[in-house]
Amino acid sequence: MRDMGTIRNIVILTGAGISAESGIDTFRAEGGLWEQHRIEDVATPEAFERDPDLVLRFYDMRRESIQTKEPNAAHLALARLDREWAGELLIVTQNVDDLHERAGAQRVLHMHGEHLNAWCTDCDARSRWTGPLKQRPACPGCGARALRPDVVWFGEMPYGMDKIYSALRTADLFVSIGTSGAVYPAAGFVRDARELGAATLELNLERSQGSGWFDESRLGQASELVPAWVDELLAPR
Ligand code: BJW
Repeated sequence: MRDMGTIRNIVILTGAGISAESGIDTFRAEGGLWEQHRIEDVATPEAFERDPDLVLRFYDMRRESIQTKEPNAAHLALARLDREWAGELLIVTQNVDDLHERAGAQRVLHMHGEHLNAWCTDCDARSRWTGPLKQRPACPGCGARALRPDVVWFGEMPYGMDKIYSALRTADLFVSIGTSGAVYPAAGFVRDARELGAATLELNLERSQGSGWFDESRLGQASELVPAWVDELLAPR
């Protein structure tokens, strides 16, 4: 691993594993099915077209549930890093919950969208949305009944790709936390970062699919690994 003293620019990728200890289910754990549907079968534009009620019910349930959850020690440690790190920092999260923000982090990019936003496919406006969508409420902007969850489904382009690749180009360190490495383009960031010269570190319960691309893998619970790593990084030297 690169000498910590030479690190200035950091990109952190987070996935469902960082929110697992807050009580939010991951996608690919054993039993990670929702009413017998795999996420790959519900989170697609085709599924929404085929059975919008089913898909909206799935998201209404999860939107309601995340509002009862609290950030854990891993979110809080990243928020501390965000406050105290003088160099560039970008927390790219695949998560659609708001636990990074509720922990106090500001430099956060939601590449797969956000549960608490609705997107009007008629006027293209995004609105903050905390209630259900299944009853087809009207868009606050244009009145059309064309709101969908503002999340990125399979086959759709993730958000913020230019900003992410630009941060990866100047990153000295890329850290991946709580993601299985099963979903692209996020799963390819480690390889990109490494080819662009960054050191790479994985903090996960188990080895991810791209584990071989990391310089170092630390295995365990995010609530323990992340605060320990942040302490290391912020320790005076
Ligand atoms: C802990 C822990 C604890 C547990 N502590 N750790 C064939 C090959 C390659 C690619 C493709 C392909 N066919 C299709 C594609 C592309 C496709 C894709 O990747 N498909 C795969 C299935 C192969 N990707 C797309 O379609 C994406 N768009 C795209 O590619 O556009 C074109 C493009 C081209 C070029 C550049 C850019 C773009 C869009 C992907 C959208 C994903 N959407 C979802 C749903 C979001 C809304 C919602 O939440 O419902 O995003 S799917 C779901 O998976 C969600 C997650 O963000 C994402 C990743 O899951 P994550 O976070 O990794 O969770 P898990 O459950 O998989 O893993 C959790 C990990 O945590 C595990 O490792 C645990 O061990 C660990 N863990 N507890 C620490 N306490």
